[in-house]
Amino acid sequence: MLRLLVLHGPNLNLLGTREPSVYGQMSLPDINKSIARRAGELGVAVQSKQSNLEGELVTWIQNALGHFDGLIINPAAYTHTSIAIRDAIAAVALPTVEVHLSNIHQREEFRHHSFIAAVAVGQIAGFGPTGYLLALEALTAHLEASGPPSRSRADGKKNRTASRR
Ligand code: CA2
Repeated sequence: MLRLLVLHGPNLNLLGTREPSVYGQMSLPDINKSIARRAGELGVAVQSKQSNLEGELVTWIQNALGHFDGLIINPAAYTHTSIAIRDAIAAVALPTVEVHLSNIHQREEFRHHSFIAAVAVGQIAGFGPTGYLLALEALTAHLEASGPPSRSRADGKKNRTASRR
């Protein structure tokens, strides 16, 4: 079974309590429940975590190697500032989908650039909480298309089938 890690960045713990006109009315626990429900339907295992700390997100990304097959991340404001998160994603080389609730390209100029996009398989922005469900489907399809040899060991080591090729 594929194992996916969902990471939410700073301030996303406030969802549903502030700025509903920008970020909607759904709380983060409710978003995580809908992610878990969709993951069940897709037959993948999912774990969701939120942090306000850049270094904690970096550590979780590093620790994902060997435990997860792919990453879904809404880095929130760190999208536009964090070379450390970008480097961690590049270092573990886990297929990653970047998610934003809002359409960052329609907003202030400083939100248009993402340090993460270049190391992600793709970016989903502007669909609210549905974006996480789209990311789950897209990442699951991406990993399944990459075939059993490359995903049979989440620790990145080659399995016997792969090494015989
Ligand atoms: O649209 C997104 O998902 C963002 O990643 C959200 C970030 C923002 O800095 C990015 O440019 C786009 C901000 C998250 C703040 O979340 C809040 C939630 C409720 C109330 C206040 C902030």
